[in-house]
Amino acid sequence: MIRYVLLLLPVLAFAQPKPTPRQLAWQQLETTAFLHFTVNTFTDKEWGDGTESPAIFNPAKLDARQWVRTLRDAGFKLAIITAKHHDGFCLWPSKLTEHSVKNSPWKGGKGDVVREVADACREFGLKFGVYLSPWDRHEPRYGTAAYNDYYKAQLRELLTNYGPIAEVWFDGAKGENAKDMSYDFEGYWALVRELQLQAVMFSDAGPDVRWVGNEAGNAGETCWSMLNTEGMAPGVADAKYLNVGDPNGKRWIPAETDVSIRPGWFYHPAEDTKVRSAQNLVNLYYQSVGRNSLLLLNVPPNRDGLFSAPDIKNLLAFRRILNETFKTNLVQKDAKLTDGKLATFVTLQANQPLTINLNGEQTFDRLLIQENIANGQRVTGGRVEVWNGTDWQSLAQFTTVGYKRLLRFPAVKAARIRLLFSTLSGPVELAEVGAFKASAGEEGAK
Ligand code: FUL
Repeated sequence: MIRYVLLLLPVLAFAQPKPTPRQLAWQQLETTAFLHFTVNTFTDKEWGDGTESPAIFNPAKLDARQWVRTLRDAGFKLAIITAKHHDGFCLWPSKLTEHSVKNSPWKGGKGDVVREVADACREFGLKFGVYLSPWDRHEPRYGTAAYNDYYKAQLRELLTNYGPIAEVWFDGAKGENAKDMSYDFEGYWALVRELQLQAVMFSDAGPDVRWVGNEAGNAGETCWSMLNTEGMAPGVADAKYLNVGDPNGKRWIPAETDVSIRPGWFYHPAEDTKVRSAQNLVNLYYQSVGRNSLLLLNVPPNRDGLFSAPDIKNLLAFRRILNETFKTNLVQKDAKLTDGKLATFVTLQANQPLTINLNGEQTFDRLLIQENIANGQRVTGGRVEVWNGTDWQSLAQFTTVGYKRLLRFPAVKAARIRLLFSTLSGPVELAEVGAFKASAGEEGAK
């Protein structure tokens, strides 16, 4: 018996959390979009109180194809619609309540925003997700056990009538004066697994995706995809780990960076002049995707039911700049390190230097490093050096890598770089390396 235990020990030491296939597919989407839209769009509020009349919901020119086409052109791979926000108003004609689009003047009460977005996503090749707020300020059953049944029945409608769902968003927000209510998260999650096995579920602490801990668009410079949730209620984690994760975490729950293109989550006419610039959006990309997270950028449709002109302009410019920056990898072509695949990687022991040739002498100011996270996240830190003709000179240092780490530094000229890593456990599986010269369009990024 003892002998068997001893034999198992080295295996146990390397038993690291790894992503499920659905988490791995989600992480590779990189840029995803949120669509905040409801009665608040018409009342100019961020949180409705549930007393809003469906009569005010009338986005006369609503065109979900315009939203999703813009997102497609701006390189977004998934769109999540607020099917029901805290005010309880449903953007689809739910059979379970009268508080929905079916009692609004929009399309004579025959409209269904959720369907229009789902259809547009299918047409333009985006994945589709739903946000269904647990906190509901309209539904009278809220605060009683019967509300959990109501919520699950609504979830069932969304998960059975709109085709494949890639992400379900369980918002943890609840106002201070909200009625006391304990959500049956385990029951909600079981329903998602039963009806949409491929969907990832977001809540503050998973089960599949965690909150990054702020709404400013900042993943931690150190960002682990692991987290400990033992001893916590479902959907809850120690807040201090949300932004940075936990190298000792026993579960794989990567961070999602949700942030809005405007100061608010919903459309407000006064914020038409406060739309984030393309450079600002590019910066968000470096701070989220470039730090082992994923960007969930909110773009709120306006009262006509359309994306507004400044949002469209800046989204398209954001993607143009990113495409230009990352168009030419200056690293010499390599079957493993520049093939764009996580599954082909170079194995490195701790502090084993890896020299990488560029395509001759090159000027660059951005570096991309990716780990094969299919086998877990291992890099605890490292540095990049450049060969100056006589010596290796330190260029940049970093902590975690994970799915993707992007480094920005003042332009440097060199023909060779060298990478060294320290590891949490086991060898590093280095999947990709890239060196780039940033587009002039990045200048002035904030
Ligand atoms: C928060 C909500 O209270 C906001 O209104 C918004 O939906 C944001 C994404 O999550 O918790």
